[in-house]
Amino acid sequence: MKKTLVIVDVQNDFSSEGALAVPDGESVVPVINQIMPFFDFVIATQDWHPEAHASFASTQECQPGDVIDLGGFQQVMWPDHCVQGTKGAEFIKGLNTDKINHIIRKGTDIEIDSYSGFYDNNKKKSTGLAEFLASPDLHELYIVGLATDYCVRYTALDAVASGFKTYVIQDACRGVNQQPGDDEKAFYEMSKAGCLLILSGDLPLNQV
Ligand code: VGL
Ligand code: ZN
Repeated sequence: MKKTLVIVDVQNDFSSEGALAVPDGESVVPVINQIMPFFDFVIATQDWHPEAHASFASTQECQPGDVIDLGGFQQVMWPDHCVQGTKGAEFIKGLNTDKINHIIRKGTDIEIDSYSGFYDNNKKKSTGLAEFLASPDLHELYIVGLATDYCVRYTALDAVASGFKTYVIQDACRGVNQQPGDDEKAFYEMSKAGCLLILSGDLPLNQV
């Protein structure tokens, strides 16, 4: 069984200074760098939207934080973020990208958002991650990154639903927390769905 790290959306726009600021977002970087040597394989996702993406409030002429129906999904409206090829879409400085074996870009369809690293929000299209991982018997997944209450949560829920043994490393995740406690709620939901919540210190790093 390969131990596979899935780094979710550690991108400038999700840092504390970013367009879609995740408080303290950049603080996951040193934790992730420290645990990388423990893994056989490292995958990173990038939120990678075209301009005028359907999840942008500016596109729908409404306010960030509003919720609209998008093809049956209750879609939160976000500030413009992670536009393909922009500085905001780059990995946060300091993340050790040398150790990344494979990158998955998501949210590339202008009409539909994709919180999960596996499927779009309507579960219609795969990002290619499930096919890339081929079989849940080959990989166990360790999920980290941004944001706990959105992309980490949906990625982890799709991972367990796809049959992967799925760990979520809590101290290597941060939430948007539009409502205080959204991150805690998300951890609870992931745990109830079968994800195993651990801390980076639980990994036997000294055995690497
Ligand atoms: C995310 C909101 C919109 C995330 C991405 O990475 O958690 N959240 N796009
Ligand atoms: Zn996005």
